[in-house]
Amino acid sequence: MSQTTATVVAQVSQQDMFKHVLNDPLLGSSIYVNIALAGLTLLLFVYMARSLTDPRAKLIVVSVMGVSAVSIASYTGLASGLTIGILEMPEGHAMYETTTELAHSGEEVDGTVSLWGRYLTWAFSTPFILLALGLIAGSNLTKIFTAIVFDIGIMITGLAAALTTSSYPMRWAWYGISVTFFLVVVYILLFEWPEDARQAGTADIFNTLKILTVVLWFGYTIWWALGNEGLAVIESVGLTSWGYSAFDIVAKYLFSFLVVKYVVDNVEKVSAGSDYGATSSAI
Ligand code: RET
Repeated sequence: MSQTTATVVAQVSQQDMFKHVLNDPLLGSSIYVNIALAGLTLLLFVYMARSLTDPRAKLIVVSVMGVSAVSIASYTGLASGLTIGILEMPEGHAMYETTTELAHSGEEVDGTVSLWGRYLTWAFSTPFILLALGLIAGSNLTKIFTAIVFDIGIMITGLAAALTTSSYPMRWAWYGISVTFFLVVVYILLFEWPEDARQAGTADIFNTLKILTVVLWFGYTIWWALGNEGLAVIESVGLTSWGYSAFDIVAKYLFSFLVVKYVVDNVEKVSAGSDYGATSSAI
């Protein structure tokens, strides 16, 4: 192709990414649907929990509301083009030397689309999921802290995997570190908290939430490996994004709904008693 007909552009602006999302129906819908759902669930949870007075019950509800609140910010970051970009994958990657056609201009740019803001904001949203789970299980501060610290570790090293463009093996090295952290969280979910929940009398709901969480969180992990940033078995950016969005609908909104419903119906099981919050040592 001659210089004049070739439309490969080197630089992609934030505005380009904003317009690309807006003009790609599959990618765009995977983002906009979630902003709407996050907003609606926030309102729904405020309504469902309107008559709660117990501070510990409220803490659990506020925690899952935090998930929806962070989601609004997270998906707005993607929709606005702030936390999404085109990355050129290193040699060895299935997307090496691939080009992306910008949906609004038809221009070709070197690289594949990365929705890296997702991984960044998971570091802020998923701790709320674990806090809610740990509180429902009646677990102690040490275990809750451990789960949350390793969870943040998963997301930040997952972000590093997504953003590393220097070397293909290094992308998977980050992925390996992330999965190792993930196994710590899985251990707590499968072997520590079920026993705590049994003692707290919340084993029924905890086990439902545990299965939902473990299965879906493995889903995210496998999806990353299959998607356009991993092995690219799924090459489509829109489809990769919709996979995460679909997991989100269950792992965040359905999960949170089950939590709020349980807390509202079983305040006595999650309450720490009337002394809770009366002294500064209450946790
Ligand atoms: C990544 C890739 C690196 C390896 C692992 C991952 C796991 C991600 C998980 C995400 C869960 C997200 C949720 C979001 C809700 O807001 C980062 C995909 C282990 C478990 C529940």
